[in-house]
Amino acid sequence: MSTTNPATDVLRSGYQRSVAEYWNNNPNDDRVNVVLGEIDGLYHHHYGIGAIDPSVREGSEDDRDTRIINELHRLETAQADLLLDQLGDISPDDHLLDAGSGRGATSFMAHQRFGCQVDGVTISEYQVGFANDQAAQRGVSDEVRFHFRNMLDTGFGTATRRGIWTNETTMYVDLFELYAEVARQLQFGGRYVCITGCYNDVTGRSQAVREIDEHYTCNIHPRSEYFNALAANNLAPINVTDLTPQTIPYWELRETCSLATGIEDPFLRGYREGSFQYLLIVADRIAD
Ligand code: GPP
Ligand code: MG
Repeated sequence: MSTTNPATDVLRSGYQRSVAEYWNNNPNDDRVNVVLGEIDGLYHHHYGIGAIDPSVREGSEDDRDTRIINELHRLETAQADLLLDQLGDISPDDHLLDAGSGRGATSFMAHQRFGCQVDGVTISEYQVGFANDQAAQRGVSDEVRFHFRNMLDTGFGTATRRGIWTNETTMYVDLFELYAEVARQLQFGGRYVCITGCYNDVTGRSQAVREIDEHYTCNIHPRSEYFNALAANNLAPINVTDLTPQTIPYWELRETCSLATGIEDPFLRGYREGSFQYLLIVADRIAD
């Protein structure tokens, strides 16, 4: 296993440097992540799923915004729970990898659920520092560790992982490169779980998708590319779910929140017109 990598080793292209720069100094309004994270210390960098509790909209107007903020956070935590549900039987002796770990919330939830070691990698040094501080505050620094490493070349050992996930991070990388690295690290029978936004090959890349790419400095892939890249790397899908209908209520609620960032409209347009899709993909590592 490699030890600390200098930034030149981790950030290997101008594009990767610009992505790191984005997440080190989020140029968009980050309050939607920080204020939600302060509710219970789980700082998510992904969206939510599930039905809205009707009392959020019905109650008194004075604290409606607070109720909306709490509800958005609950739906984001539900998204991470759904992702972790897909990992199958994980024992305390297993090792998991969070590829693109953000501020660490999905990793902490995984450790809490399975009691196993979790490593997170991110190319944002800010996020590594934030998430490791969180681990220290939680008293889990020996079990949940965050590293300044590139998910395309993590330095972790071959066939060392029982499970690997990407929670809304694949739009920053080449999928063929990523899945080669995922397959290398997974044990035979190990599981990969992905939640992502992809564009619909049938409609093509829409204006809404272009606006989302520009907002986050990312490059949303077509749906087909996921399956081509999985098949090319000995990763066999076992479950594919279109989560679009389950995420639209989150975006409708977020649009009415004081913490809305302006990206709500492209997401809702893309989802409603069918050009953008929120997808869960679960795959097993099969033999070479
Ligand atoms: C992270 O969420 C968003 C991304 C990693 C990029 C795009 C994702 C797609 C599904 C296309 P965030 O919580 O940092 O975003 P926001 O600040 O808008 O809540
Ligand atoms: Mg967010």
